[in-house]
Amino acid sequence: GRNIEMPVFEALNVETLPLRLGQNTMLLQRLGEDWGSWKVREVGDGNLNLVFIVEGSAGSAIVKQALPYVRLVGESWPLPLKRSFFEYHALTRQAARDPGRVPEVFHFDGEQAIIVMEFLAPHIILRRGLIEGNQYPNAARDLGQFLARTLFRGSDFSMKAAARKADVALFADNVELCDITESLVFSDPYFNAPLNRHTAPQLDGLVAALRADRDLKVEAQRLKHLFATKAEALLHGDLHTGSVMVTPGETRVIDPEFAFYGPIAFDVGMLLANFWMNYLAQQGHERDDNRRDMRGYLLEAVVTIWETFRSEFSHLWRTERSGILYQRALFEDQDDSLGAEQALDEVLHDIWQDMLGFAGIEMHRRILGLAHNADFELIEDPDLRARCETKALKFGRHLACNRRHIHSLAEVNGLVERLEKE
Ligand code: SR1
Ligand code: MG
Repeated sequence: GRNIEMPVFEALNVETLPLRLGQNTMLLQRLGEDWGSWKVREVGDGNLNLVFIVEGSAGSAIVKQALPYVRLVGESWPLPLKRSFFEYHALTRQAARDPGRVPEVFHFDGEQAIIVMEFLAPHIILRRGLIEGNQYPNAARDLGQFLARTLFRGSDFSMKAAARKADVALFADNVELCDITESLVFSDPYFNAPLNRHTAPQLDGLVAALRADRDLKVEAQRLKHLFATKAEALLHGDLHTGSVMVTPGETRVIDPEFAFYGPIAFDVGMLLANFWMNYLAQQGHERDDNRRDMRGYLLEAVVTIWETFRSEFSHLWRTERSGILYQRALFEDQDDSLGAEQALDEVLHDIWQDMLGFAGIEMHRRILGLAHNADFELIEDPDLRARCETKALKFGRHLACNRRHIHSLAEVNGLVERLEKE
């Protein structure tokens, strides 16, 4: 038989990185010709990948490389390198749909699963900033716009049908990352799955009650049903506050390796859930400063994200609706512009109800599943941590099970405020 030479994947390290990337003329221009003197640091602390900062005489870059397994768990959980391909393609689409909001990509190597991109400095991860008690005046507006622009422009409301169908097929192959979400978010928290962990024994009673809660489990599966089948728009797919980098004035969204065509409400709900969790964790990070002020900021941020999403989505609906859904001709021929507004209200109403459900489930998985978040994890006193987590679990259950009867964010924020004071 013929010998087919397969490219050999090699995980980078600080020594081998300049050897590999120093062959690329464009990167030499960006970072400096003298690749032997590039300064390389490994900085990745995420669940899945390697991340390096590279600094040369001419500039700097981030080098992100997927590993053939889940870094958090190890080689026992294989994960394909192709997630890097999906991240690269999601970044290019997001850059076109909301210019300036994602890092610029300098170079992509699919065989080695490497993306070289803009090093964001002095940005920090939004989650960390919020835990430290910092407020970011533009972040909520920027994120609301990002949601509306990437989701509307990545859907059948806007895209040409052939381009969208080809893209749905392309991203449909991101099977393993969808599987992570389908298992870790929608199922594992609700039974005694092997990778689950929670603050024990303080939460044991509530965890048992949630796992015996038939209505909650059915609702979680209805949401999973939506996630798996409603190929509505190209999602970021993992839009929590760890996927956002900020300065006091600037907001960037990173890390869309979970991208696929799913329900718009999933991205919106996951993001709001992470603001609500940070709100409920603030008590655990209290110093002598003004945490009440921080809590007010977080609830306002939730309102701003949602209101900006609604108004930007509505604006795009009125000005850019060029896809196969709710065509203009259907309504305008009859001189009935109210028809398009009625349809918009229906679409937003569905997103609202589903968003609340996804938010509830996201809170549960961060406390009961494998992948926890620093907001609660960094609370040193286990009793206090468990009290904060208990509130989030109850709040999550309420949102998931009552989402069809909740009518405003004032209602939701009022509820979380009362819970927080308990
Ligand atoms: C095994 S991966 C666990 C989590 O990390 C990612 O950031 C996603 O949120 C995923 O669910
Ligand atoms: Mg990530």
